[in-house]
Amino acid sequence: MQELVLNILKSTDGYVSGAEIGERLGVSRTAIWKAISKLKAEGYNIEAVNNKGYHLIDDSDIINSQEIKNILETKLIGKNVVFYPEVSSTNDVVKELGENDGIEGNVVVAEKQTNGRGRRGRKWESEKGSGLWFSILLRPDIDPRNAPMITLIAGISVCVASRRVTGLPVTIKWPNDVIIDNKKICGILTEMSSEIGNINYVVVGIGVNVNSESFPDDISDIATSLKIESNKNIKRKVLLNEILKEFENNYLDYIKDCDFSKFRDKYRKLCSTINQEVNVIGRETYPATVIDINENGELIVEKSDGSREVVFSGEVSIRKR
Ligand code: BTX
Repeated sequence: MQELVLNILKSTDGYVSGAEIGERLGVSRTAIWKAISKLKAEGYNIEAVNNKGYHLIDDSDIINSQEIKNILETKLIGKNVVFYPEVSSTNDVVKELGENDGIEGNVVVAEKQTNGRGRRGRKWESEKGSGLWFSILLRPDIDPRNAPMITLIAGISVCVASRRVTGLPVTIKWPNDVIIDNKKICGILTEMSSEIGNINYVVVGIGVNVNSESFPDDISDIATSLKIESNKNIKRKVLLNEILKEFENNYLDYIKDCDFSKFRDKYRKLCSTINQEVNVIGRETYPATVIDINENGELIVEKSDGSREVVFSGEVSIRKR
């Protein structure tokens, strides 16, 4: 009933009375009133004016199964979407699908994560209502050694989509943090189950700070959101659609031949790490200048003695000096 009432509100320019909605759906005004109350509780901004009726003010940032299904324009990624108001971690839910009969392109989106995870056991803040927390199930028929590049491709996709939706100067901090002015708006956690030469499944988990207005003290210096940077509310479903469209194109293109060099120029243009003075942190820590990204998505750095090293994302992290 809610969905039907919502459709009528969406397709009406001005006001529509409870009696008219009731007549169209063949139910009582009380049933309509109840459906409207539920929609309001879900966050829809519905104005009720005496003698005129109801009017949906389309300024709300609501994500739920229906809103997502209505907006998605992808063919494969997100063809099957499941939305949860709350989960421990969307990566955990998608892993479970991966272990069972989940199909390539399954997407799980949550309004809130109680155990959002970053890399190496770190925590990912995933408050209710402010972010896009979702994971994608992939079953690429490629060598597991070529899987890490999927994370880089996800980074490119989030960066391009965020720019398109907000116009903000969003960049990539190698390998796959998406940042504005050195503050993180997005993190990507990719997890894989594989055997030698064969991938069982890959989970790409993406967390974007969209309409967050503040962060806990311990991350307030390193985190930001699209809203903080633009002073505007951004519709999460619109951004989700753009990210998934971009990712779908890039992913399908990549798995054809696993040739990352096709994406190298795009990545370089978006990557703010090139030319930066950094500390390379790994088994040893040393200062270096970032020279370039190679055709495998690895970082080429120059040490103070002029020698060059190629560094791999799995082995090191880098910090701006
Ligand atoms: P990471 O290990 O690179 O980043 C984690 C670090 O980032 C934390 O230690 C903290 O310093 C900082 N941080 C925590 N929360 C936030 C936040 N909301 N914004 C900015 N900085 C933060 C990055 O890991 C990978 C994160 C992936 C998150 C997605 S959400 C959907 C999916 N489900 C899930 O559990 N994880 C992924």
